[in-house]
Amino acid sequence: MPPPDAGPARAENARALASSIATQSPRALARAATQIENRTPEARALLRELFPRTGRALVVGITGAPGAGKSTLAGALITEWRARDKRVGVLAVDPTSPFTGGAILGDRIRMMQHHADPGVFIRSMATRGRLGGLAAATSDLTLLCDAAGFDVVLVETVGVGQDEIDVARLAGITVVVLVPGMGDSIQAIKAGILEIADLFAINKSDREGAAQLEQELHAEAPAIPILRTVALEGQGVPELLDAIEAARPTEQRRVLLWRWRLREMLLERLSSRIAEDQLTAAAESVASGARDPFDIVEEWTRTSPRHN
Ligand SMILES: Nc1nc2c(ncn2[C@@H]2O[C@H](COP(=O)(O)OP(=O)(O)O)[C@@H](O)[C@H]2O)c(=O)[nH]1
Ligand SMILES: [Mg+2]
Repeated sequence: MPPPDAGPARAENARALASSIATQSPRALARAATQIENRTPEARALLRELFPRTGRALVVGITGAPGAGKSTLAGALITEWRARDKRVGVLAVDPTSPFTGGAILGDRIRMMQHHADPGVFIRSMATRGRLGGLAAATSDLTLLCDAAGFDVVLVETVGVGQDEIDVARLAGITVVVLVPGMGDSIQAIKAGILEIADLFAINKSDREGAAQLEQELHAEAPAIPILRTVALEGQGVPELLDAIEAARPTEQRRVLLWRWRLREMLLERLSSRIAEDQLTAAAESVASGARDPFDIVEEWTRTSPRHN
């Protein structure tokens, strides 16, 4: 339980941090991002401060199979947006790799050219087995970038399962990246990715099979624009960027996003009332026949919340 004066002090700190974020201080941004990822009470106070300054950024999801070229494409898009004087935040979420290995490290190297640029903010996150919380954290990080005045927030996720689709759902515009000759187009559609795709990018179009994949995609989803890219060479990237900007999110999409987000916030808030050991103790009492699970949940949803 925090001391009784924690609330006002927290609100004051949040206001101070929010002002530093408005001036685009990289240190303030990094500090705020860490608090948001750790789901601290400070982060919640900060987000309340920041929310009125949000609503301007274009949030773009980039999803697709591992190795499709999402990070390379993100890097090329950043270069193009910077050339057009736009500030870009990048949130790279990769549940397939631990912090120190694989794709995250590769992403760091691919994004290196942008690291010294104050017009670009990059955050890489491994999931460490907390996908639900990750979607919430990523969503809150997009609010942070938005409030800090970034014009565009790119969210890179690996499109492999329902949880990743949840992460992709928080974007206003979602680009699904596919590659020729991997036979992944139909699979992607089956995995429910079609439901969230606003644009298809056929990356690695320097390889054989791009035309065939384009035909297949068009047959499956005639209404979704298809662009061919060679991310490594920046080919097709200005056209992709134009298509992204032309596909501004609809009101319906924004309602869907907030519907999903509000439910996430409610679940996160409710489950934060119950400590892990409390949950274990309750489970033990039900398992042993001492208590009724329905009574327990009644009690938990009636008691006053913890002060955070
Ligand atoms: N031939 C070719 N290779 C590419 C292209 N784009 C990316 N790659 C390569 O594909 C590999 C995976 O790229 P990466 O961006 O890490 O994919 P991610 O896992 O989807 O983020 C890297 O070796 C890239 O250099 C492209 O357009 N053509
Ligand atoms: Mg990547």
